[in-house]
Amino acid sequence: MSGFETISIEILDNVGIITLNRPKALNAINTQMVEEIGCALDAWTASSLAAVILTGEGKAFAAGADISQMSTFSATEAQQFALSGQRTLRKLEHFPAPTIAAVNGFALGGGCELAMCCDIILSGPKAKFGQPEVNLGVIPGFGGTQRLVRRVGRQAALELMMTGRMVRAEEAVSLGLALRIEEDVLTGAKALAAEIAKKGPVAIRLVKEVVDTTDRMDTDAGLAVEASAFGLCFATNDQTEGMTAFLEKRSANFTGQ
Ligand code: DAK
Repeated sequence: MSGFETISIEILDNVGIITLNRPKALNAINTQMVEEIGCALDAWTASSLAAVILTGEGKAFAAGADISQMSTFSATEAQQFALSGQRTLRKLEHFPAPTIAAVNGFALGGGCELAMCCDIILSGPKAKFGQPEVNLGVIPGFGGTQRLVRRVGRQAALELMMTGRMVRAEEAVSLGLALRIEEDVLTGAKALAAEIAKKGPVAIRLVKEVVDTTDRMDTDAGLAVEASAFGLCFATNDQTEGMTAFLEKRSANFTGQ
C-alpha cells in the first residue's frame, strides 16, 4: 500500500498500524526508517484516525538505532540523523490521536525511546526493554534521558541508563515503563484502540492535548487550560450527543464534530 521499505502500514477499523519491518536486523532503526515513520505520521496527521499502533515484525520491537549504519557516520551525517530523529519522534509524541506501542520483543536503545514517544506502552510477555547505549560508549540520543526519567523516575532511569541492563515485561510494568502485559500484544493494542474509538473523538483528542500542553505548568495554570478545553466540548455535537444518549439510555453515535 505504501511503497515503504523499512516499515509497513495499514489502517484497520479506523486505527493506523505502523509495523517496523527490518526483522533480520531486529528492526534496527536506520535513517530510512526514521524518515518513513515520519512520512506515515504526516500522511495521517490530518485524518480522523481513532488511534495509531506502533509494533515490530518478528522477535523485536526495535533493537535500537542501527549500529552498523551509525558506526560509519560522519559528524554531518550523525547530525542529520539526530535532527531527522528528533523531528519524527516529536511527530509521534504530539500526534493528535492516541498512540499505542505494542512492544512484541526487544525494545532497546532507540527502540525503547521510540516506544516512550507513544501515549501507552503495552508489553508482550517476551518483551525486553533497556537503554544499553553505555555499552557502546554513547548515551541515549532519542530522548531517553528525558522520557525515561519521566516514566520511571530519576533513580530507576539512571540505573537502567548507567548499567544498560535489560528488563523483562514484568519489571517494565512494575517500573511504570509499560502499562500492562498482554498475551498477544498486538491483539491487546487493537482492543484498547477499539475501546478508545467508541468514545467522543473530540474529547479523546482534547484529553491528550490538555495533558501534553500542561505537562510542565503549575497546577493552577493547568487547571485553567483544562477549564477552557472543557468549555470547548460544549461547542461540539459530540457533547450534545453523548449527554442526550445517556439520558435516552442508548449508545452515543459520535461524529467527531
Ligand atoms: N543495529 C544493527 N543491527 C542489529 C542491532 C542494532 N541495534 N541489533 C541487532 N542487530 C542485528 C545483529 O547484528 C544481527 O545481524 P546479523 O549478524 O544476523 O547480520 C541480527 O540483528 C540479529 O541479532 P543477534 O544475532 O545479536 O540476536 P540475539 O537474539 O543473539 O541478540 C540482542 C539480540 C538484541 C540482545 C542483540 O542483537 C543486541 O544486543 N543488539 C544491540 C542492542 C543495542 O545495543 N541497542 C542499542 C543501540 S544504540 C541518536 C538517536 C538514537 C540513538 C543514538 C543516537 N541520535 C539522535 C544522535 C540510539 C542508539 C541506540 O539505540
